[in-house]
Amino acid sequence: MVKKAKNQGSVCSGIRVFHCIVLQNYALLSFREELADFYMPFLLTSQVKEEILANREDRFQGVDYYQIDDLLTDEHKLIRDTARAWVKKEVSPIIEEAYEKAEFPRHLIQGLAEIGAFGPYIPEEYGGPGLDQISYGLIMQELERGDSGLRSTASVQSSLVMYPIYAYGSEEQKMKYIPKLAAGEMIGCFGLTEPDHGSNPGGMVTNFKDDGDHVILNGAKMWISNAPFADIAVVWAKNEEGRIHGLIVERGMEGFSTPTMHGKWSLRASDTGELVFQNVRVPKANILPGMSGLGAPLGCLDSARYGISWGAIGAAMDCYDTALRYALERKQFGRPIAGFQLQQKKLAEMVTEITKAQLMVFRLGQLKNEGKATSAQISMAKRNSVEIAINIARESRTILGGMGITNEYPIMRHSMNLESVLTYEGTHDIHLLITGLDITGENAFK
Ligand code: TGC
Ligand code: FAD
Repeated sequence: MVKKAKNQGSVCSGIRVFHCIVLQNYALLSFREELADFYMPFLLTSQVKEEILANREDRFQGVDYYQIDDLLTDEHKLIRDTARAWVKKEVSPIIEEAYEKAEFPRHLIQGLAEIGAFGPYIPEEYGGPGLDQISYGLIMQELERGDSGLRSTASVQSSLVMYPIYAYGSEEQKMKYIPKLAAGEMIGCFGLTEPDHGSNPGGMVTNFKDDGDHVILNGAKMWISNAPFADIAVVWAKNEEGRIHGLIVERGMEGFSTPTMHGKWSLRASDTGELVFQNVRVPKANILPGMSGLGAPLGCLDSARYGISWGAIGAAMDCYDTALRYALERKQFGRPIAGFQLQQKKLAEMVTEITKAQLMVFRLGQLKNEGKATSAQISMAKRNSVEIAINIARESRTILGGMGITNEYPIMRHSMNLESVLTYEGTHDIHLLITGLDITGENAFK
């Protein structure tokens, strides 16, 4: 759907125009019941009525204290609002249950593809929506506003599977995989981390040996998002000279298995697994020819970390929005708790941090669009957004008192999710050291 977003008229045609207008009006006016009563007599179909009723509980409005919307194009706003409406309709009603069951809601894959969440910046010739980097960021923001696990699936598919095939793949590989990945007909995962090599992926031991027109792959990857159900895995392994290459491994190849990892208290609505390779024969045609060395997977991480820098702000916005509304409605000692200075301090600091982070990622998006963003700038934004989000989640929880720990509100779920976001795609410490290296020239990793 968003693929056609450059022509606003073609994005929402017929009844969809009506859906979009109603849903966006609802977002603006906090899904207030009075508004529902006002609209109901004018609604054409019972389907529209059901959508609005299902959405009544999600009153998220967005946070824009510095009028950053004025910096966005109409296309950006349409893409953002479409993703927001989709999250309200499809994600909010089911996410707490999925989280409790520790299941990724796979039925959402088609919708993710339709809103352009799979490879937003991949050109149209390969089936992508061909959007800019700010659009990509806005989609990630809205998805993570729904749940970090949902954003994770889109991040991995876009930046860690479609991007390496697009940037380093042969023309045959691009045509074979990218259109299906964009359409959600195929799901991918990214295998870099190993049991003994997390922050230091350059030490990996997964390896492949030459075998005529195939290579023989051995080793194991761990903590791999989407692994349990992915159709393909982009796997990083060393050749006989110790040089890192990317290989596309397909489900069904003999000796390849993807056991699920259980017991996570974080990112529960995302399926995480291992990738185990026991003498897997991978055709040489599946090796990504365009780039080798550690810089190849790290280049993909730049794109994914950029998406997270926007996404984590989405989680922070949801926590702030929830806490502000609760503080205005909840009365103690005869007045709304929003009137007490201690609660105002928390809320005022939250909106300040969200605003600073929004300005940072917007500027980073401009630099990315111009091809000027550095890896170190991306690290700083990823680290900052996750830090402010995790702090805001914690402070928001306190504003809700006991209700803050329940699944009637999204805050505890965001809070637990953000523990993973703080660690994956480079830990908080690693990103600080990347900034340290960039500003001093001194490498403190080793
Ligand atoms: P180092 O010697 O610094 O670099 C090796 C080569 O890579 C180049 N390089 C980069 N290239 C592109 N983008 C970057 N961000 C790059 N950073 C470095 C570098 O120029 C060099 O090239 P060359 O040609 O000289 O060989 O490497 P190092 O071994 O010292 O490690 C540096 C360090 C620690 C920063 C790096 O290894 C690192 O970033 N570690 C963190 C690992 C990590 O982030 N893993 C993430 C796994 S994937 C994941 O978590 C997905 S989560 C699912 C989801 O997103 O939802
Ligand atoms: P370690 O590297 O062992 O780090 C442990 C601690 O030591 C951290 O605090 C770290 O900051 C610190 N530390 C390490 N090195 C240094 C240093 N030089 N200086 C100072 N402190 C240091 N990986 C993938 O490849 N694909 C995926 O799809 C994927 N999905 C994930 C999903 C989830 C839910 C999680 C939790 C992880 C996922 N990961 C994935 C793995 C993730 O990228 C790693 O967990 C992360 O890179 C950290 O590695 P580690 O857990 O081995 O921690």
